[in-house]
Formats: sequence, structure tokens, C-alpha cells
Amino acid sequence: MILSDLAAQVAGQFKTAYGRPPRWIVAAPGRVNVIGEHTDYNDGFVLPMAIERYAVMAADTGTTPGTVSVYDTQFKETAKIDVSRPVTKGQPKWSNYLRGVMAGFQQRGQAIPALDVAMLSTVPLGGGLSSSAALEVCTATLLEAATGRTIDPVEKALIAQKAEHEFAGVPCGIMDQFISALGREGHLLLLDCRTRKTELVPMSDPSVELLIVNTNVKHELGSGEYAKRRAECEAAARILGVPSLRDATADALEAGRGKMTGVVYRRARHVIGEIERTVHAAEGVRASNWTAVGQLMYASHASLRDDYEVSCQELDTVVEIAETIGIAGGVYGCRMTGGGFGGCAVALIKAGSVQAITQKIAADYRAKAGREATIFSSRPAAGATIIQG
Ligand code: GAF
Repeated sequence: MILSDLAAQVAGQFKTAYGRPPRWIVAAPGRVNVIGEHTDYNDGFVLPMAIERYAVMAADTGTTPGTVSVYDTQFKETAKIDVSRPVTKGQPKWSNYLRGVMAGFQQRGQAIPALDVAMLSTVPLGGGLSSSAALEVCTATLLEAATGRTIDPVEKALIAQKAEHEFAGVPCGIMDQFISALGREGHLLLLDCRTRKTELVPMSDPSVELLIVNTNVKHELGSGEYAKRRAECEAAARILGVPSLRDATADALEAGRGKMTGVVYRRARHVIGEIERTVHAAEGVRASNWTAVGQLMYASHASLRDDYEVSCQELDTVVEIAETIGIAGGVYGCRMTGGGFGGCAVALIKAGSVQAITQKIAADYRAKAGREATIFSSRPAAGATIIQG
């Protein structure tokens, strides 16, 4: 659904819930990462794009002093957040993404006004497309609209990341919140996670599209595996005597191999290779060299599957199906995207073949994995916006 229709929908839901029209409507997108996986917390490069799937909030000044009431139109439940004091974790669980951002604003000395809010999201939950970052960045954008004070998008992304760390318990990097805050229509975002320097890479060649294939295996990063990977990378950097794996080379890793466990070695090998692949993929996108970009995507997947061990059978199945279709059938490359352990794969395909490829992947996935995939394509979307107010 296009953003203006979503805005109208959430405005209608606000009116039903609170009996008056909303004053502000804001949105923030989810993302798909084209390449550069598990590199952000290693100071490396990432190459995501915002997708046409959004968290959207409609709001007005609240009727209960000191309280932000948030009606979630999907779960049909309301969170009551006490903003008259430092905001803490609470129930329902999803409200913690919003609570964390509110706490972040308070820590910058900004009082949170009483608000009545209705929200909806079209970013699939647990699909590895950053539904949580979209919620966080959307909350920050709502607070900007409601207080009339805009903040630098980089700072906004950092507040959202802190919310994820402290209120959701996931020690994530900066990719998801950055792309949700800074995405630009028609562009990928090449982000140097060390310097936070960003470069918009145009992705406007009409001959290609990105297809997102949701395996419908729920991904869950709070379970500890994500934090474990992060700790293994830090261990590798320590052993190699560098501040982060961004500073390590493949040669230095080989030289230090004897000093680390096989697991730590393989984690580091993934990260070092993936940072290089990401830089090359950005060059490939700039040059519309889709064959090269596709090969890098396949290599990224193999490394995430074998060295980083964050794929799963269903994601591997999607990538195998894509490889079987091949360039002759319109697929340049395919890989798992996001944190892993389920969620989505992303395929770079010829635009003219979208329908045939969608049907083929859907049928083969059903036959091989015994479940349904949800498949859609998205153009690169804009980052967070104030739609009304
Ligand atoms: C998750 C995290 F939130 C990101 O910061 C990133 O590390 C990603 O997994 C893996 O690339 O989405």
C-alpha cells in the first residue's frame, strides 16, 4: 500500500479510537540490506535501502496529562506510558521500542508531551526487515513533530539504536536506524559505520529490481546468538591487536590463525571478506554491473552460511532456488538479508522477469521447504517523514 493510503488508514483508525482527527502523521520505513551483513558493529561498510513498508503513527495532544497513550491497530491493544518521570521499560512488550526512544529524548533534556497515538506497521514482524528500527525512528519523528524541534537525523538514529540496546536488549549496530532515518528515494545508502560518513548510491536502472523473499521463519535476535557473534568478533580483534575487524586484513588473519579458535577465525574471515565485498558491490551498483553485484551477493550468502553461521535451511533453500533459475532466468544474485536465523532473502533480478521469478520461487519453496514464502519487490524508498503537521 502506498504511503498516502497508509496515512489515511491510520488517520481513520485514530479517529475511531479517540473520536477526533489526528494533528500529526509520521512514518519511518523498514529496510533491506543489499550487502554488508554483520559488518556494522565491526566498524565496516553496509549497503542497505529503505523499503516501501512503513511504521506509521497518527497523533494529537493527549487527553491524560503526563501520559502517552499508544493504540496499536494490529494487536488491538493500548500502551499507557508515564512520561511525567524518566520513562522505564514496561508492558506491552512492543511498547519498549517507543519507551526507549522517549527515554532517549528525556536524556537530552527534552520533556515528552502528553500524546494520544494510533500506530500501524506494514513492515513484517520478525522478518529481518527492521520492523523495530522503523518503530523507533517513527517514534523519534513523532516527537520531533509534536515538539516542533527537529534533530539531526544522525542523532535521531543514535537515539533509536540506544533504545534497541537498552530497552529491547539487542546490541545491534547502526545500520537499521540509519537507513530508516536517512534513506532517500531511488538510492542505496553506503554507510561507513566507523566514520558514519554516508554516500547515496543511485539505484535507478529500470532494468533491475530487488525482490524480497520472506521465508516466514521468524527471526529472533534477542535470543543471544547475535550478541555471541558480536563478542566473537571482538575477541578476534583483540587477538589480532586491532581496535576492530575493520582494521584487520585477510593476511593478518591468516598470520594470527594459530592464536584463535576455529570458530573465532571463521567469524573474522566472514567480516573481513564482507567489508571488501560491500565496497566492491557499491562500485558495481554505480557502474550498473549487475552480474558482478549478483556474484558478490552469492558469495556473501555462502560466507554467512558457512563461516558466520547465521543462515537457516529455509534461507539456503531460497538462495539455491535463485541459483538454479540463474541469469538466464533473470536472477543475478541472492542472499539472506538482515541479522539472519530466519527472516528474508533478497534477490537482484531483471525487472522484466519479476512475475515469472516470483512464481517459480514460490512454487519451489513450497515444494522444498513445506511452507509458503511471502514475496514482494520494492523500489528504494525515502527515510522517515512528517506527513502531516
Ligand atoms: C540486525 C542489526 F540490528 C544490525 O545492526 C546489523 O548488525 C544486522 O543485524 C546484521 O547485518 O539487523
